[in-house]
Amino acid sequence: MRRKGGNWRQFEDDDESYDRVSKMKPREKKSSKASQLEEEFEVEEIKWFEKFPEGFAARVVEVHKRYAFVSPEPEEGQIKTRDVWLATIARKFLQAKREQRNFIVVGDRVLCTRTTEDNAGVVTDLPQCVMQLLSPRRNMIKRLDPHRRGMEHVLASNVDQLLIVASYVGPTVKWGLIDRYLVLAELQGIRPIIVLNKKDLLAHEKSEFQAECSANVEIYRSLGYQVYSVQANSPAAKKNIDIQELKMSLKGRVSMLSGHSGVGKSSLVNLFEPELVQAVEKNEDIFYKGRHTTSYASFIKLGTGGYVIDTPGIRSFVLQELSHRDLVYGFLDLRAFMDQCKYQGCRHLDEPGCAVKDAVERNEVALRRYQSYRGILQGTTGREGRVRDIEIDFDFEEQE
Ligand SMILES: Nc1nc2c(ncn2[C@@H]2O[C@H](COP(=O)(O)OP(=O)(O)OP(=O)(O)O)[C@@H](O)[C@H]2O)c(=O)[nH]1
Ligand SMILES: [Mg+2]
Ligand SMILES: [Zn+2]
Repeated sequence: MRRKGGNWRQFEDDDESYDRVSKMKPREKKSSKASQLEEEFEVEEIKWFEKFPEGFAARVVEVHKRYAFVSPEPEEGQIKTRDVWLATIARKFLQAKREQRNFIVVGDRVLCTRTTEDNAGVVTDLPQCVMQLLSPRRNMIKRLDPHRRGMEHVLASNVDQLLIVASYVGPTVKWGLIDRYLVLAELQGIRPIIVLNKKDLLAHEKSEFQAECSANVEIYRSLGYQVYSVQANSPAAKKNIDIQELKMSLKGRVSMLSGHSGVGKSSLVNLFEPELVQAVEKNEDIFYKGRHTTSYASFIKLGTGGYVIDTPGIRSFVLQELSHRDLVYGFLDLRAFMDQCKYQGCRHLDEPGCAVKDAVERNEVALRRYQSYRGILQGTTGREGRVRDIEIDFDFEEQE
């Protein structure tokens, strides 16, 4: 499938998930001035040059508090990452931007006009421009904002693939977190790829933990997900067959890396011939210091063609509140049974005649995955200070 005007090779598997996203989140009509401005800012690309004939299309490659960096992208998929502009938001939208944390995010496509004014108030040699219009986002990587109650925080937009990166240990893999990323990817129509790093450290772990890891890898593979088990810091990593395969699947696409700090995201990016080599923490114990090596999500061009968005590790990844229907849809294994329950509107918790629970009992669905579903639905995952459901006995300790 090709999108109009674009060179992207796209997530081809099914269009169903795209339709679903639009059904899932109808754009809320709010009455405040800010949201009115938000709507004015978002304009279909086809109308861009009518409004600003002198403008140019660009991709947001990094976002800071008062400005962003953008690179011209005349044709979608052809981002001139070596040509970086400092961009601010058109004055009329400033108020809305102040109220809306997600006004501009990395991955956005924007219409810019060149300016000679120094709008950002910073010393820079870069050319400057003003972001006038935003292309409607094709999809969003988002979570519940850990700092603002009930609000969503969009981490990036318009991505084709989500690389869910975890390390086996140092920090220890959290299967529940991987499940949550998978739900997000499924609902947003983004292809997920799971990368388990620090394979070298697994050998020193107890055999029970090793068995738990292989069992989970097996679960994900049986669902059709690509899972790679790698050692990003090995001197021979670039020649490793899994790394090479992974590198191939990044070709011609925009892939975002996500996962906790210290799992090795930047180490991985550096194996894919990035235009800019990423900083990697020298001290392997970085995780325990609670410090981030990568501090901004940024767009990086790869030598093989394609782009990655390297991101700072996040501590909490709580999904946006979802209906049980949407949530169960995000679990591929549960989805298969969701319409076979006795009662319409079954939440698959304690209802009689629940096909999902029956499938768990027959071992057709992994208990761990089902527990993960329950945890998310009942709001017991990834939230600090919430009383945990006693039935959920596995590790869900992402905290802010
Ligand atoms: N033992 C081992 N260490 C690794 C491996 N891959 C990366 N590391 C080390 O893990 C540490 C963290 O790696 P980074 O690539 O900086 O991690 P990151 O995910 O980018 O971290 P943030 O930018 O803070 O989010 C570094 O000291 C790496 O050298 C691996 O496969 N095995
Ligand atoms: Mg990093
Ligand atoms: Zn049910």
